[in-house]
Amino acid sequence: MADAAREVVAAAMAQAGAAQPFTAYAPSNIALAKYWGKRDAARNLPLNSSLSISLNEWGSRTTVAPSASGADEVILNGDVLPGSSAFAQKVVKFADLFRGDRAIPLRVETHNTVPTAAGLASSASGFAALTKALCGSFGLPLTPAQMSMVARLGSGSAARSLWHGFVRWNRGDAVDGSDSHGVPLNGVWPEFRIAIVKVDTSPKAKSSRDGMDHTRETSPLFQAWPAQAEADCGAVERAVLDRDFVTLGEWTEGNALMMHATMQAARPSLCYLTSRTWTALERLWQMRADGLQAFATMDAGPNLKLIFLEPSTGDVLAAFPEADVVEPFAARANGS
Ligand code: 2P0
Repeated sequence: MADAAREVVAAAMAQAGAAQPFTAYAPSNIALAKYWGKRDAARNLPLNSSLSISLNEWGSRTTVAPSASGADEVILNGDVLPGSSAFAQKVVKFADLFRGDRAIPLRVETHNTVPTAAGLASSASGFAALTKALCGSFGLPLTPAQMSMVARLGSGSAARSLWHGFVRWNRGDAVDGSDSHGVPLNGVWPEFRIAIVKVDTSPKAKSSRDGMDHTRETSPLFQAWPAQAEADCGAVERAVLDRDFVTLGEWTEGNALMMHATMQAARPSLCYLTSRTWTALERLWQMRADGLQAFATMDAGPNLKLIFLEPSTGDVLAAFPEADVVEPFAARANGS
């Protein structure tokens, strides 16, 4: 059965030159309307559209170059990884999408610029940066939308990391996945802020991929998710376009809590949120009752991401002194 992303890469690689050293950057992203559940695992197609905000200079910088040793080399944050490492295997498998059965040994070096202490997964920025670097190295003339489709094969959330700012990943309808890719929302919102509130450092028990499959297969609440998630994504998009922050926050928080409710109802239950998450949420809700305009979202882990506007920065940091604040629309250094 056809896969549009694989076909785009294969057609471009048929015209490609030899690999050249090429470096690319992609930001990490936080979904305000979540992706949770696949309609097609082989093409990594989602059941619902999602919408994210990119984290500016928090992301991945990846260099692809011919390997001098004649074997694939994968380097992460300065460490040469053994071929047995899960990260190295994912990188090699993804590069094989491009190489097919041709022997083109590559050196792939990635630096994550997300502070380790922030506890954010880097697969979204990692696969987006790797896609851009592979396309650049082989000189492939893919559009950003096509690169988003290809990055999606590595990790769904990577489809949104091809751009800065707000990005919508349309679920699409085509069986071959040709209309399931990111689309950037026009415009900037300079006052928009995200705080990463780390409440727990223990490693997560279940990957997102396993977690979403388990939820879809066993949670009686999941049947309500795809339609509501699609509606949430539309409402979040309208609120972003209208610069209506309170509406945006209410839909964002509601969407995240519903996603976690579907997981809690899975059998056996899947709870990424811990008692510390709930304590932090209660603190946030008390502050909101007292007038603070800040809202929370949580992914496949216990940590909170708060969204708010610049004038609330002092109040957010007073309540959550451990938070790291990201300015998604601040000026970037060259190359980001
Ligand atoms: C999101 N998450 O929209 C959702 C919310 C986690 C919770 O996308 O299986 O690593 O590789 O497509 O993208 C994390 O899942 O999953 C994710 P795969 P991915 O950000």
